[in-house]
Amino acid sequence: MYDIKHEAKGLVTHGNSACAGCGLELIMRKTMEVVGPDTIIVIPPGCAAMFSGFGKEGGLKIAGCQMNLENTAACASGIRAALNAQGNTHTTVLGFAGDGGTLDIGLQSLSGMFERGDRVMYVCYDNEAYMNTGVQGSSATPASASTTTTPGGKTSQKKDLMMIAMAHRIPYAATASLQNLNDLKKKLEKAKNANGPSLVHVHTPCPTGWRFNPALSIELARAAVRTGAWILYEYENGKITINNKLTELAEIDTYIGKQGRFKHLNAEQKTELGKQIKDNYFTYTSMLERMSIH
Ligand SMILES: Cc1ncc(C[n+]2csc(CCOP(=O)(O)OP(=O)(O)O)c2C)c(N)n1
Ligand code: SF4
Ligand SMILES: [Mg+2]
Repeated sequence: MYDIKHEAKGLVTHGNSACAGCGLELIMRKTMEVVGPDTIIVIPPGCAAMFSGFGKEGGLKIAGCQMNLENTAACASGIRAALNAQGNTHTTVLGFAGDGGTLDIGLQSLSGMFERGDRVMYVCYDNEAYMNTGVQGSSATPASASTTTTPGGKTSQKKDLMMIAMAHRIPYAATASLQNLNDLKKKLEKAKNANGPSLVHVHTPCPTGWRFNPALSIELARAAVRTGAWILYEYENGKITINNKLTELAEIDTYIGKQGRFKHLNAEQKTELGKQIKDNYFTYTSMLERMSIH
């Protein structure tokens, strides 16, 4: 029987090994608050695996398993199918994976889950690189960011996970951020209650990989939104809503200027990056306003 006293203290156990200021840890705590104890979680390798626990010790007070980097969504689909076969429609099945495990290595299984329409809630915490194995660049790494595999700055653009999800016509998909925890929780709630597959793609400040002062995690999450580097929007049964349409963007230096991963850029390159981000914000949001995907 689930102990209600545990719920009051949260569903994350003591002593996880996240770095100080880790955005992922806060996202996991907020996700647990929304999904509650009647949830089975699937986590692949990556920093979130610290919540799978070590040896015999669990990292969360809910049922779950750690699978492979390729197959979070496929495993979650299998668990959903098994629960359905037992007549259990109340338990939430949650895939919780990083950007590498979602946009790159696990993309095929995610696409299959979306296409079949399996009722699985999927959270991608996007720290924009393969952090757990030493900050290698992923397809979610933004242009110009330095990683151990893109030391001079990434030369290609970030892959667009939302567009991929929407192309599958799933019932619910949203981008979210730690800049507004109420908005994050509202989106997690909608994803949990979706009548089919759902996605919440959460921008995730990582002090270790982005090389910034751990005290600034929330400030950087806010700066990403205010500079237009991270756009908040939702896709609900075909309808797109931009959550906070900005008419003016904050100076790009309030975001990139505080991170070591952009330190190699000279003043001119920073200005050019700021211009690209700004142009993209206005082009992208006006495209979203005109789009209708049913
Ligand atoms: C197929 C495969 N390739 C590589 C690895 C090694 N590996 C383990 S965790 C990890 C990083 C995953 O990155 P991401 O999904 O972005 O999560 P993060 O570490 O950033 O939290 C990698 C590459 C693996 N486990 N499986
Ligand atoms: S490397 Fe980044 S994502 Fe991983 S635990 Fe540390 S701060 Fe969190
Ligand atoms: Mg990552």
